[in-house]
Amino acid sequence: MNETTLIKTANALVSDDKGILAMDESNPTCNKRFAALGIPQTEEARRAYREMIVTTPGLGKSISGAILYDETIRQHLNDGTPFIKAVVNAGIIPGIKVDAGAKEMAGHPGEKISEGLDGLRDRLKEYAQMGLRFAKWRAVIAIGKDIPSQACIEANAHALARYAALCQEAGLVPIVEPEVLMDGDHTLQRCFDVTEQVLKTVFNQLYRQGILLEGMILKPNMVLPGLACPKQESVDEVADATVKCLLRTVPAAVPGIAFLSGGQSPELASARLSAMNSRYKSHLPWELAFSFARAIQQPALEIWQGKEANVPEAQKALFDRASYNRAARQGEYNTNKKIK
Ligand code: 5MM
Repeated sequence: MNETTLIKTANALVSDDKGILAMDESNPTCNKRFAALGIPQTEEARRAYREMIVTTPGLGKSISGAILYDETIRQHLNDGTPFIKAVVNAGIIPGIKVDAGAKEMAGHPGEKISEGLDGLRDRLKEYAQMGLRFAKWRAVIAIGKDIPSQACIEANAHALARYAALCQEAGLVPIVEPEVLMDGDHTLQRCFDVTEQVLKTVFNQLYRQGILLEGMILKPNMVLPGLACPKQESVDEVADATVKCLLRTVPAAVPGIAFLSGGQSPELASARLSAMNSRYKSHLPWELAFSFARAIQQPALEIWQGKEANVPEAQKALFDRASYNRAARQGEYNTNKKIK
């Protein structure tokens, strides 16, 4: 493990008020998003969409790193440039999603365990040789009647820690993503309690596996009421609860926390991140950044529609959304405008 390289990369991912663009949707997820808009679900359509993203002029002003998918790193732009090179040319650090998806957990109805540890050491070796500098593994925790179980939390935390150890051995910074889902009618307090329990378990496992905390990034959910909960707290209340939960659970040695958006609207995700930074930035031990997929991509995808003629307008929407999140890192996202 080259500690200096890991620490340098981890810090670069959360420096200069930039954040990470997650564009690592697996084929089923990407196809689902395309299908909803009537876009053909083909390898070429996925390639063209991601070319639109990585060739967005000025994207590197707000985006520090891009999480790619295995299919994408083996594809090329229309002019023959390999995707990884195109990302680097844009001033963005290339990374890769390495979990093999969240699968039904045996004996635990309604719960999932992320797979992909078998053969991971060899895959990471290849990714490092291809020039990728960080990786991402997502675990999914659902809230419902009698769930999450301790078994589900512990199994996912253990897998995250084993993944992180293999990444650091290969010289890749692990992004550790335990996502507590927004689905359901649970309260903000319930999400707080589950997120606290999950993060405590994850950091316990990371400690047991000897993870260099200075050379990793945490990608958690914000602490939110369930989507169907009748009481939806204000932006500031969400910011307060999220920071309180993270202060209780995330060691100060971790350089940065880059939130997932998890199905929040782009505007709300930015407003909540901005509120956290405006209220707390000066006295937090870690950077509070973003690693959004939908909350950056969705407006651009809706404009693109799979049509070449729409590329400039879609790129403008993508650039704007990325810039707004950079403003949110400075606590300066305009929350006066109407939030959907
Ligand atoms: C939670 O999903 C991650 C962040 O995306 P959002 O900001 O939209 O919530 C995202 O990186 C996710 O892990 C990838 O899209 C891959 O998802 P799948 O389900 O295809 O593995």
